[in-house]
Amino acid sequence: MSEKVALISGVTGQDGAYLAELLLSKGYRVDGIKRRSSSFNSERVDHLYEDPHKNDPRFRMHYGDLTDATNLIRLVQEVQPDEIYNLAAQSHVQVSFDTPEYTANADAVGTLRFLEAIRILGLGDRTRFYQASRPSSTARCRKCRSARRRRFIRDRPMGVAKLYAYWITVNYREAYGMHASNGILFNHESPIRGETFVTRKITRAVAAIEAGAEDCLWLGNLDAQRDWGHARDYVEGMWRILQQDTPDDYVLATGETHSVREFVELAFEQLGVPIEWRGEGVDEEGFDPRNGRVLVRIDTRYFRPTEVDLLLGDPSKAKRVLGWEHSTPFRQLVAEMVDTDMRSFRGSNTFQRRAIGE
Ligand code: NAP
Ligand code: F7E
Repeated sequence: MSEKVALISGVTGQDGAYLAELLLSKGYRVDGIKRRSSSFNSERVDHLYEDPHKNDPRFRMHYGDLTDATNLIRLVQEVQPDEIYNLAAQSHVQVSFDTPEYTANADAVGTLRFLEAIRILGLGDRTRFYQASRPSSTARCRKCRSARRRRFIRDRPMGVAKLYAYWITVNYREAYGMHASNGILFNHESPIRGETFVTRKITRAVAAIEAGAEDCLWLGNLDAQRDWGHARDYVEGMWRILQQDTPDDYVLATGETHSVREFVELAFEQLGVPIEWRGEGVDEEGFDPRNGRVLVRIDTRYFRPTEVDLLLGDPSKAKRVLGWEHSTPFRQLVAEMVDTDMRSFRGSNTFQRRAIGE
């Protein structure tokens, strides 16, 4: 059987990097789409890089952008992929409040552009499509009053854009018979998670505090609860979704939830530092009871205009149909992230402070 070809958008992101690694290990040829940037943005996949002068490299990267339809059509035509994984997105919730139009263009219309590329090029029978969707209807929103509004949560511009992406994927499946599936993935993290998501912000801050480079970690809502898994486990689920004979939508989640507060406590525990809490609301602080040192404070800048208090997924269908289950316990995920950040902090005296404040 000839080697399968996968095209991954967002290959320079957390999931793109893990997925590229997985598919290469399964014998695929992987073509990734990266954005042009004035500084290098391929750090997460540099270890997969192959000299383009080499004959027939198995991992290649192409410049592209989800906001450029002509570029996507050309790339799909050139690559003739068996599988497309659309992972590219403006994926940060807070940033989507600042750049709502761009977020809609990339996250919502970007998905449509890919589906249209498959349709226009007549690849509907050959190319399978995976859309990186996110949880929405199972979440609760503090400001949404009625149960009806709660069901159709409009928690953030990114959530709305991703809902469009979800439904247009379903629509192309039903209207044109495409093998197009959604993976509805609950939060998944790793040592290469973007530095402005809360888990990585915490683990980087813990490493910086340990080295004496920072005094305190500033956070927003400590009581938000998330269903956090490991990205390495989740990319296996994405691949399994596209191996099914029939396209469908699946939830990938751990089925357990933890608060930001618990994440903080566990992260400091890796240094042997206990955290206790005192005060309320914006005056709450986390301190080390052995010496009274305050290590965690609240900054209202990190509160969201609308917040999703609780995310908890039900992965039973993925288990039943795909045979997929997450395999990294929460405690192990936190330990791995703290450990990696501590090692990279020690190995570099230019550890960047910039993201700790996001
Ligand atoms: P990530 O680390 O932020 O990666 C996003 C990727 O998309 C990066 O490679 C980024 O390029 C690229 N990108 C952004 N805008 C683009 C554009 N206009 N054109 C082309 N590429 C663009 O996100 P992730 O955690 O890997 O998540 C992957 C996907 O899963 C995203 O769609 C995300 O919304 C979705 N998702 C993630 C989670 C999660 O918990 N991680 C949960 C549910 C759904 P640069 O590297 O140049 O920035
Ligand atoms: O926030 C709270 C914050 O930014 C988690 C994306 O991958 O998962 C991600 O979205 C929680 C929220 O992720 C800070 O208010 C407290 O309740 O890590 P996050 P997210 O918003 O859940 C979903 C499934 C996606 O699809 C998205 O692409 O933590 N929180 N203090 C904070 N969050 C941040 N970022 N920074 C804080 O200081």
